[in-house]
Amino acid sequence: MKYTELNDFPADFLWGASTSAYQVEGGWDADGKGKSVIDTRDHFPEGTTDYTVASDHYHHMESDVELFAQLGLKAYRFSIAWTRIQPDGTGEVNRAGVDFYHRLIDALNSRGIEPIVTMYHFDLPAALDEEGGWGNRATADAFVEYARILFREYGSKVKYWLTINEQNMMILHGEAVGNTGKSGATGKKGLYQQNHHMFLAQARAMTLCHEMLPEAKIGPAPNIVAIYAASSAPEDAIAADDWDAVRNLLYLDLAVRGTYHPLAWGYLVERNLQPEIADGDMEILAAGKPDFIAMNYYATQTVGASSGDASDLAARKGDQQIVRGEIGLYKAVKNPNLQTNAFGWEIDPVGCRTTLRRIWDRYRLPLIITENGIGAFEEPGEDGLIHDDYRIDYYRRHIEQLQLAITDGVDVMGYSPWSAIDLISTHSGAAKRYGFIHVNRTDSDLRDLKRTPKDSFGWYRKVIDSNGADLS
Ligand code: BGP
Repeated sequence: MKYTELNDFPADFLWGASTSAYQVEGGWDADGKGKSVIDTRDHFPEGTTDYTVASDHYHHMESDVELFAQLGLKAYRFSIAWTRIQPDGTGEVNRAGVDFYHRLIDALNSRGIEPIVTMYHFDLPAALDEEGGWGNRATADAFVEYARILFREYGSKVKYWLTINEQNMMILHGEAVGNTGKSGATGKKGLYQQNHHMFLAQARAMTLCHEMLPEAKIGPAPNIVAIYAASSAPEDAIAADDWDAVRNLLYLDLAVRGTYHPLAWGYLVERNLQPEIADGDMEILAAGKPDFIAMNYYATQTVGASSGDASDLAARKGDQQIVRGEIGLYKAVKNPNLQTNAFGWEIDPVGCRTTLRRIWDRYRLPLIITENGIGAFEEPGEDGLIHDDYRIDYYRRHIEQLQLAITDGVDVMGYSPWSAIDLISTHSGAAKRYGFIHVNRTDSDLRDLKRTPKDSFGWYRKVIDSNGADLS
């Protein structure tokens, strides 16, 4: 629908920016931190750095937060490294690690920046991984114990909590996000058992949060994108619905309704991938209720009917955004209406509106975008600055669509793009940059790690100052 007038962004809209611990912090073994699966990972794409230093935010925290304040952020979404809090993932608490996040949260609050805390962003403690990781039900118990520590320590200072970042990508693209494969069987059946245990952990953490912190709000943070049918052929519509169920709705229905989405469950049974569900599990899942849905949105996906043979599979590697197809389920199709970024990810601002509308329509819970952004190769020009007009253009077009979604009646409570500052990409090392702030390092050379605002920094500041009214 086209409107003659658009609704304003709500006065308390959370204009944010995001990072995750392992991608930004460095200090991988500082002050008693234990190893996570990211630290024990031994496969990195050729030529890319590991995460030992990252952007060294651990040692630049105060000045980074000062820059975030200059950026005008109303919110900052970051993750807590479980292994700083509990080096072995269970038992002993590491006071120095706990204190680091106290200092970070205090620094944010003192500048009026709302902390949005992701409890777990891909970096499972290696000690738990050794014991079978998410394949082991005990990891769900460990997560709840860890959640209790976080709520006790930070509950009086943090209102917004995110449980697990992109659980759907950990299941669908575990390789890409650093799973070591030690967490139980790597076969799909094992992965769906891990998935089930993560849902139990999440539901129990949500219930615990509401018990311990009645004022706090908690929600899941999957990667959600609208799925388009490749054509008006009815069979393509079926394939789009099927993939939507397996990629998106499986994760949202369990988080919100505590039930397995019927199409997704049918898919699991048909392929003999269904997890074992113990007595009482469905009650635990039903009891855990989110207050909002956080979602990471990068681009829609387009799919067609399966041919039922290997021709369903595209000759490319899949990742969070690039679909390959799955024999008997759907065929991945390139959307001829969309351009791609330098890394082959499609760019679809209108799809952001579509995604928000669909999720609001289905769940009627407030929504917040906790990731959205454009990865790019960037080197400072002769003036020493990054002129990232493509990033400004990307954000402008997405924020326009957010406002349209709000005018459509969707309750969007915030927008927290990826990323606040340059950090190490999940796939492509230091060369794939997302930040409003440039960090002077490369994959092979740590240089001086100096921070320099990019052009998008001043632009986003203006957007925030005008509460989304000035996108020029
Ligand atoms: C999401 C992850 C982030 C981040 C982002 C960009 O899936 O939650 O951690 O990495 O994708 O992905 P990449 O770094 O692979 O470009």
